[in-house]
Amino acid sequence: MAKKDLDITELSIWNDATKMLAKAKEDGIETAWDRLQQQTPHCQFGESGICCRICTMGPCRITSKSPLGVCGANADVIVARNFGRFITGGAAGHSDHGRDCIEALEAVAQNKAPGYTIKDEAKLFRISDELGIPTDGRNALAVAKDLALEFFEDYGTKKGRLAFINRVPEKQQHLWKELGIMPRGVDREIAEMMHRTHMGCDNDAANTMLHAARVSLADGWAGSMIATEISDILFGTPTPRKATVNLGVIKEDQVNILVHGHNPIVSEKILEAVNDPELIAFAREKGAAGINIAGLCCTGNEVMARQGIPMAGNHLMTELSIVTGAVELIVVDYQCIMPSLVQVGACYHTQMVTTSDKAKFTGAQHVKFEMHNGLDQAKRVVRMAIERFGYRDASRVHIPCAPVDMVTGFSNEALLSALGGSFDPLLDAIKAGKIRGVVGIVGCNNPKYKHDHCNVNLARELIKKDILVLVTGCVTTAVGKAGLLVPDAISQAGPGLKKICGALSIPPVLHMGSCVDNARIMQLCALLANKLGVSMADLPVVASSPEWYSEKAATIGTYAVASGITTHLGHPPNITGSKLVTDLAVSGLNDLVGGCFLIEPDPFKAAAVIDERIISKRKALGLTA
Ligand code: SF4
Ligand code: MSK
Repeated sequence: MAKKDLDITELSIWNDATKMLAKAKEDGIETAWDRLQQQTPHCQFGESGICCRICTMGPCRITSKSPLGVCGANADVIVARNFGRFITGGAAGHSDHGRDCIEALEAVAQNKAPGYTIKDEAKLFRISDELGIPTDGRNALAVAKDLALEFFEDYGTKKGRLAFINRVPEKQQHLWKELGIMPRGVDREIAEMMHRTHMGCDNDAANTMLHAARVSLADGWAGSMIATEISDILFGTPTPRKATVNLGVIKEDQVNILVHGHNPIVSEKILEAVNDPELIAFAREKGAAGINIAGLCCTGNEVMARQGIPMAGNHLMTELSIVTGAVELIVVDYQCIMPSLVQVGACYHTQMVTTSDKAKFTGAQHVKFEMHNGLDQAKRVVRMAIERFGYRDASRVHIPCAPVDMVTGFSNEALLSALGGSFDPLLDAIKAGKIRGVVGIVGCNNPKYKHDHCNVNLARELIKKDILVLVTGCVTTAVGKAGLLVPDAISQAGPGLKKICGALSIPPVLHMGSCVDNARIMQLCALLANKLGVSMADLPVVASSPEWYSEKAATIGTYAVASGITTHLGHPPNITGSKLVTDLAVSGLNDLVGGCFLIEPDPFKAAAVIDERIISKRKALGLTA
């Protein structure tokens, strides 16, 4: 059946996006929205999670006429297994990123990483003290080596406990032990899920779901947390700084390089290379006014939070950034990088460069980054971008808008310092109802939604209700473009939040980093719960991922829920083919861990549901609604 023409104005709330979508159409370029239309309607078996491809007696699909797979597995077992593997994919992504960070720290400690250093020595010593690693009278590299070893141990099975487990409030730890979901080691939980979901193993859906929670906890409290903490140690802990956002950060007269992916190990070196005087001179020789670097997705969050590098766009803006015709090169590491970028780039003069052997893209040039050659490879990539500048067709360049200002860099350390060295003022504001609650809005874009409509409107609605919003990942770009990440945005906040944020000169929506940095939000919740002597489930805190798409986002949502934090999602994972699994996700988990999933696609209704949850938590703590 012929598909209708897409109404571009309905695809995104942003002018920069719709203008580039119109240009893409003119230039004959297909985007994610076009491909979504080609893929719609989606397979109902896949969407509800009742297709099993685990063995070759199948694949099996569950229907009313054939309620069991060839082996006898029912819909509950199949849905739980599929969900378990989905969560495991996300945990593996974050945690392998974390492992790369440990290897980087170890290489620095062994003097095998020229150009990389320890930028935040105080944090290195603070975390080492926290984990019982001797620091007195020792030099930073010796301590870093021990810390790297300690973190490597988190991936194995021998130690049987996570390094950061003492950050988790005792009540929560106790619950996890009782339920048998205390994570023992990152790789162990991941491998065990693959084992459990092999044909003929865990054929009890609830039991599989509990292990999914355990896998996700290993991600949240180890893989992701380790990635965040090491990135701070190596590249500096974020502090508040100004940045700019949207496609207007791409400069017409400069060589434009976009960094995309997740791990700052590559992007930090690219950033160093673009400031190399020889390369700047080379760019001028080629007729450019300079070299401009901007971020996409989570790599964008990493370099923005630490260095104030401008952010070009979130997930659904990655193809559209190339459509400006002014991007010479996109350099990527891994995760959330659409393979289509190679084809879109080929329609212009944009070179795509991959850097990790884990994420090669057919048609892209591979420049392998290793710890011993990071800066050299970065210079090579920047030189390639400058060479591409000569191939730019000025008649095809269109930069659709001027950038918007934002403030970034609210690590927990930065928040603590903004609060005067103690979290007590934040707790006092919560107790007094000036800040009624805290919501972390995190995650992605998904072309099934009007781009950023839910991300932005949910944040707006919540701050009106005196709820402090913390953002990470691709939501950051959305709220940044909406002007919510500047102190002036307090004009849109309720009276209590306006007063507190106004006094501290901070925005009512705080940017805390990339996807792995959701670990910062977990740590903050744990700190607040410990101070109050309650469990994380007792806090007036909710998480949300309105426009999520990735396995990683589902894993984040699951570790938040397993940690006691109710999590709103715009749409459910592919679990609706099992009543048992769906009921567990949206209510049953609440009885077990104190949190569950709330599903609501409408951001205004979602804000009301989240608010109800916050009211009930406040009342249970004896606070006014
Ligand atoms: Fe079918 Fe069972 Fe094999 Fe799955 S494991 S494909 S349900 S026979
Ligand atoms: S990049 S997981 S689209 S937030 Fe972390 Fe954005 Fe979601 Fe990827």
